[in-house]
Amino acid sequence: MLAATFYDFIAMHFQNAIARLPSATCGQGLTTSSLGAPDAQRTRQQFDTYISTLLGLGLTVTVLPEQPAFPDSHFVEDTAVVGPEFAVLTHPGAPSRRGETATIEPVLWRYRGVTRMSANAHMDGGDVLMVDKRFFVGLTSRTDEAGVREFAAAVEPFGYRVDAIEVSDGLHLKSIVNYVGRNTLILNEEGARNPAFAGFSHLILDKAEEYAGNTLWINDTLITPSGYPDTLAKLQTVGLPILQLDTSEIKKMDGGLTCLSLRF
Ligand code: CIR
Repeated sequence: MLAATFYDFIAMHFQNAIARLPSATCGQGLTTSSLGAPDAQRTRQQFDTYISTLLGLGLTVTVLPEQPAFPDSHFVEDTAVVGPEFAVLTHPGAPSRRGETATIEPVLWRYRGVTRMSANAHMDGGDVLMVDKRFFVGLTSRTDEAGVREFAAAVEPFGYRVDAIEVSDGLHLKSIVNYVGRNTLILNEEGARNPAFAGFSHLILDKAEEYAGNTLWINDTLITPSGYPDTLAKLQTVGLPILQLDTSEIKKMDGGLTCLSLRF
């Protein structure tokens, strides 16, 4: 009872998710991995299981039609950041992905007022970690200082604090740092040394399992990639239910579990 009271300070709760079907062109997107081309049919199966998992956790899920002209467009997380009071439409860091935001914007307006980022700023939603009333924003090859400034201007009026985090390893901040409930972050060594994360308990990723740092918290259930036993054992210490999903094909395109949806 005491423990439950202690952890109850997190007010973050998701009711909705927006996702997009992967298209047959999904293997033509951007990637740094050397795992080979993804199988489009298996990508679709892994995506379908992901959607069923979100539905099983009680979220209302909107699945948008596929966009073959944008092979990375099912990584919908990068196009926007949605909080309880706002939506910020990003200006994605990769030129080939900038056209993805046009079809997300009208969907966001159904739920929130939308602020558009200017063309001078760059940000991918994968660099934005929300923990209750705080945002940690990774400075990466996709997100720059102007992106952080414009994002902060959009969310600070709602009482959010924004901290920029230098990231030298991994595509996005959420490739290597995620919130896993009970005031705990799962993160790599670099993240663990960052004073911005000092107020949290840390689960430090084994170097060989960094990919599993992209574990998704949904209302005190954790969804983690299957096949990472050391990370699984660490996550079990948090004491929340854990679901494991096969992300082998998603990983081939540098994607993970957070990338496949916007949650709010
Ligand atoms: C990209 O390089 O943009 C995509 N192939 C992968 C994006 C992954 N997104 C995410 O982690 N939020």
